[in-house]
Amino acid sequence: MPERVAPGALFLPGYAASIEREALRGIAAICALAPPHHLLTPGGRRLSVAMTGCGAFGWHSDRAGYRYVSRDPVSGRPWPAMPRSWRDLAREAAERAGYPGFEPQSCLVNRYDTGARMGLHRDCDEDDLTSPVVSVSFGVTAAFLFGGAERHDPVRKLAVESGDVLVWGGPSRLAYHGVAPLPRRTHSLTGPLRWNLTFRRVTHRQ
Ligand code: MD5
Ligand code: FE
Repeated sequence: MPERVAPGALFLPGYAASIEREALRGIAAICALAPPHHLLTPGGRRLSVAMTGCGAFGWHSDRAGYRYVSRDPVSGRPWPAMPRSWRDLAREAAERAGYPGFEPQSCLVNRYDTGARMGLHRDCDEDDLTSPVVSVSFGVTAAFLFGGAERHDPVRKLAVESGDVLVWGGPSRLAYHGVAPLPRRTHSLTGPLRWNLTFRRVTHRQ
């Protein structure tokens, strides 16, 4: 049953469960072409989450800052293509949440190993902040943290399981959020890992 977890945000438990195996094969194919890396923050620290991506743009971070780039700076090659089935799933999930016509240009692939976490932050590196963010989780269950428009707003926890989808749009698009350290657990298909796919539109539509 879909659940409004915040204004503009919709939780679709199990929405991607039927494509779990296919999606994990797709993730393996993308990682073979563009291996995930622990990117450097502008402050010089390594992220505990390892990242890669697919689509026209990939999110990147290094000493020069956070930005979207059309080639993998590590390999020098364009990002792997976004699988059509992924794009369709993201578009349909966005439509269910009230955002029809979503055309993602970037799918960030986040790999969480035991203990990996993501501190509270806002996603604001996209030029187009009118489009939602669609996030799809596979593997080990994580505690997703979501707050409000201000860093010190109260934070709620949401357990996100393999196959769960979240759509963040409207007033939730710029909400603070993060992921608590991944517990040491085993999932039948991913072992100790959690994978998160995050679909975004980067540029404004013409
Ligand atoms: C994750 N990734 O589980 C999350 C899923 C990231 C990131 O946060 O930036 O790679 S995306 C969750 C999200 C996006 C936009 C808004 C909100 C949550 N929100 O309002 O809570 O690896
Ligand atoms: Fe984020």
